[in-house]
Amino acid sequence: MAQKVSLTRYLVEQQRVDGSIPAQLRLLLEVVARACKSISMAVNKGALGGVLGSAESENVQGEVQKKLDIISNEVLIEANEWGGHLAAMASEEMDSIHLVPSRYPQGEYLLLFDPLDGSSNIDVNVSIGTIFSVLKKPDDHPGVQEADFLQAGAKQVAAGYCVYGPSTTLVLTVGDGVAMFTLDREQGSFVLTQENVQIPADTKEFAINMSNMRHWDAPVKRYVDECLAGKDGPRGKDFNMRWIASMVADVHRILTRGGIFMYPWDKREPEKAGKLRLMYEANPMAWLVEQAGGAATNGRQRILDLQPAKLHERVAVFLGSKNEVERVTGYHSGA
Ligand code: P6P
Repeated sequence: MAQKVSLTRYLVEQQRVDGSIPAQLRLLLEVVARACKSISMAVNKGALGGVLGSAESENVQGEVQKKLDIISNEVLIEANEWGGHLAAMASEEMDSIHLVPSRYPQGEYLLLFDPLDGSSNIDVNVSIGTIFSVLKKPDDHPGVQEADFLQAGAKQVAAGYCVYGPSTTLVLTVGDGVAMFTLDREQGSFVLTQENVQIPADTKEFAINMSNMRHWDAPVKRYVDECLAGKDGPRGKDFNMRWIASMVADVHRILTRGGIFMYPWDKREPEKAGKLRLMYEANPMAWLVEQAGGAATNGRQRILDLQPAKLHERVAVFLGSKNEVERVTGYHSGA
């Protein structure tokens, strides 16, 4: 029987191969993985853990927070404060950045995360997940400020997510392809279950919230109408549709079997570029998808090239099978 490769062994061996995971980054990734394991345990308790339902508070986005949103955020903060690998953290659940307390050594990395994405699905027992992104702290000045986080997604040194579904699976890239690790609950460790993940360039499956159709821009409506027209339409093939309303679950499906995920700008809140957040949702997912041979744009530009102006800024997202993302992006440039 093939020997099980743990996350730690994978990171150590990856460092030997291409030096892409210095010791401090390896420590960071292992700490994040351990935090995800704790979050998975809390999520899996469900109603038995008294952690479902609303926390009766709002986050920086003005969204009602679930109890598990706050618990997950606290788990990630506490796990990452003391290790000496981080200078600061940023979270969807916190207005401003969180500096590592001065009683701990400061590290060279910045960690950004959506501690529990898809939390509208928590109470109905549908897959949710943690998304994280790692940047290097600029070394041209002492201390850390919010502006240090405002780096394009192409500057990430690691990115990943952990999906809490029928299995708990950690998906990670450090710039040398995408690897998947499944939580072995008996051993309590993440075990390598897939590496060199590849997204097929073509697909017959699209993911979008169809209830917003009347609010979309023409290029998006054209793309979806053509998919709906099926084999008798301009695409010459039938399409299937999925929408889990949990980005982590939709992206995991796309990394596993292909597809295109779309959350476009729409007319409901025209002043916002989109619903999803650039720094800790779109950027990490875009890098994972590109590392797996896919593409990710905001409809006009490569997401990883976007220069962020604000920590919590939003962005339109088209990601997944390369040929489909290029098609819908082409419709925008033609519009
Ligand atoms: P809608 C979850 O709240 C989230 O941020 C993503 O995980 C998901 O793809 C999207 O919003 C779902 O949005 O408008 O369909 O509920």
